[in-house]
Amino acid sequence: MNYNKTDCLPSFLIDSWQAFDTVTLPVVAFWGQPGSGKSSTLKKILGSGASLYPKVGLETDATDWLRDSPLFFHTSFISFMDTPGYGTKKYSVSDFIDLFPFSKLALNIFFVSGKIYSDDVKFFKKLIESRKRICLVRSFSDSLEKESINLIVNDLRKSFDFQGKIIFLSNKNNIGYIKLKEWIRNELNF
Ligand SMILES: Nc1nc2c(ncn2[C@@H]2O[C@H](COP(=O)(O)OP(=O)(O)O)[C@@H](O)[C@H]2O)c(=O)[nH]1
Ligand SMILES: [Mg+2]
Repeated sequence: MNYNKTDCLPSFLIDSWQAFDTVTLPVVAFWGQPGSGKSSTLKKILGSGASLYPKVGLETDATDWLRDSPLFFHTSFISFMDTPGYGTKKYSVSDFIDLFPFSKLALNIFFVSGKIYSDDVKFFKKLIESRKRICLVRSFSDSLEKESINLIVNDLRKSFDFQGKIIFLSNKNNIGYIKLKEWIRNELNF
């Protein structure tokens, strides 16, 4: 783990705290396991004409704050925060849960791509506690029958104890990201 020697905080958390000082727009954060489709979705939401796009990769650590990935992708009204994903050696769930400045976020977009893990439930609980609005995105929904959609919704609601917004999204088939954009706009009153 990359700990800062002086105060024993992981350096990615020190950097993220400091990065918030430079942001004046509402921050919409993308959370989820590595490989759950966060960066691909953000890329679509940014559309054409952005000066900077998040890195998407076949490898699961394409987004890495300790390498070259920026935290924020700014538009005229929103600063989107792409995150590396949690549950890895570098980015443990407990580091995020204990130390990340969740109160500085305006909205949380939480990605699950399939099986729900205990890390997901733990992390989601923290988001609920932060009392900011959450949209739960079921990514990799490339082709789903109506019946399985209902089953998945029930499973997500039960696993996360969540009655809020759920969006089925596929970056492969371009499904769901317009709905997600609308949800963000409505929540922020744009
Ligand atoms: N089939 C399919 N592949 C996806 C989808 N979203 C992302 N991917 C692929 O999954 C890999 C990881 O995606 P990425 O957006 O980097 O995930 P992140 O780690 O959560 O940011 C890339 O190869 C993407 O092309 C999806 O909805 N469907
Ligand atoms: Mg990524």
